[in-house]
Amino acid sequence: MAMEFSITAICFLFLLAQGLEAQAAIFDVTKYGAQVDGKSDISQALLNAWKDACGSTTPSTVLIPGGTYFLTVVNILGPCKAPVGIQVQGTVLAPADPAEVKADGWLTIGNVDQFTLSGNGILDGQGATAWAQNDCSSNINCGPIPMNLRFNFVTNSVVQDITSKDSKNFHVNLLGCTNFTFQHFIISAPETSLNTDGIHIGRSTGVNITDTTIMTGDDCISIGDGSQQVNVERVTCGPGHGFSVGSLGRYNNEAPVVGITVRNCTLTNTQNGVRVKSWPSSPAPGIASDMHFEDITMNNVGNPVLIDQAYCPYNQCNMKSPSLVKISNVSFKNIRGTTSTQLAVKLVCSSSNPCQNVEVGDIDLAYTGNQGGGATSQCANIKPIFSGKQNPPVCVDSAQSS
Ligand SMILES: *[C@@H]1O[C@H](CO)[C@@H](O)[C@H](O)[C@H]1NC(C)=O
Ligand SMILES: *[C@@H]1O[C@H](CO)[C@@H](O)[C@H](O)[C@H]1NC(C)=O
Ligand SMILES: *[C@@H]1O[C@H](CO)[C@@H](O)[C@H](O)[C@H]1NC(C)=O
Ligand SMILES: CC(=O)N[C@H]1CO[C@H](CO)[C@@H](O)[C@@H]1O
Repeated sequence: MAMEFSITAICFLFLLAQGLEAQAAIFDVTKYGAQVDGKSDISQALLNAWKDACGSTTPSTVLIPGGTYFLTVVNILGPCKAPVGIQVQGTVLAPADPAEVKADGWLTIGNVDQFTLSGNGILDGQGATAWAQNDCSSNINCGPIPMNLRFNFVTNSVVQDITSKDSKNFHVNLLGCTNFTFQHFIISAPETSLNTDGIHIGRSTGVNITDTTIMTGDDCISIGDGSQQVNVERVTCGPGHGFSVGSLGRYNNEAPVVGITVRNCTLTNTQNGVRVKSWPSSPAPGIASDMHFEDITMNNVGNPVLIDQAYCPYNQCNMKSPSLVKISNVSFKNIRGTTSTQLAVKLVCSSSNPCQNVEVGDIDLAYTGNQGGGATSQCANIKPIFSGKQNPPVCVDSAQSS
């Protein structure tokens, strides 16, 4: 009897040890009451599974298995005791009506260290109703319109493989995050969807976005104030509004943007390519420096290379005084392909804070539209350092260069 017991116990311990070595403990939401019917709210099951995973002293994963689920809203909070992930294998649907979410984020993850969001599943924001109702361009008190994913103060974390689909607002928003990687991530929404920025980065440091595909209705990646050490590599964008730093200089207390690299990326049929934008009449000085855009293919892209320090959408600004954002140490190198707007390179800096140390090298952009003539450039308050090929010639046909 004793012998039998100990052999069983040893086998059990052996299997347990192997299991721990092989993978993290799994907390399956269907074991917590989640219905796989696409209409019963799984938020409580998800929260309960998270509570156990987060309390685990060994690495753990909350699993949403294959199938279709419905989720109203969830606020996932750390800190947790060990690395923890959520793996989505199924499709999770948001309520179509934005009012049903009752928050500015559909899935919000806050204060977690070593978090992983993975799986080949789909987070579907079902945004069509929200886009149709969106009146934020004329109504200051609009919203809140929920974003698919919000990460607040999340560190040393990864988002990989999953798809964010048809968000009602931005797909992903990072606030106060450090050491955050997106890889093999997919973002998908129609070209006509309103305000559906792919990934917005704010006040975050050490963000890498690689091997990612972004198709959406607004900026593919937008980098707001206080963002530092952001690397974007092998990302395809289109449809969308391109890769954007800013807009900056609209509010008080904006923190510097420093250390941005966008490299080896392809943009196709986008409204813009790579741009830095700041508002005129800034309430306070700002800084944007050490920004590098290299090895970029433009396929039928509007405004492929753009610095715009008089950014003023919907005429919501005062053009009387120039932007106080100081732009320096920027490079645009090896940018080739086709432009859908005749103005291919526009570098319009602030008259009170001219751009400094901007390198422009190996630009080769052909205009494919049907206006007469080839691609052009426009420059103001900038004296770029040139190298390599310049097609179109940059800053030569601009009387305003200074
Ligand atoms: C970010 O990563 C660096 C390098 O690995 C590390 O030194 C730093 O502590 C990390 N930051 C946070 C907030 O964990
Ligand atoms: C991001 O990439 C850079 C350059 O490859 C690397 O030095 C850094 O450690 C990476 N950061 C993270 C959070 O993976
Ligand atoms: C720009 O680069 C120069 C030389 O590399 C450096 O001295 C300067 O501090 C940089 N400016 C900013 C604002 O980072
Ligand atoms: C997205 C993109 O432009 N990828 C390119 C990165 O660079 C490698 C090697 O030069 C190309 O093969 C990819 O097409």
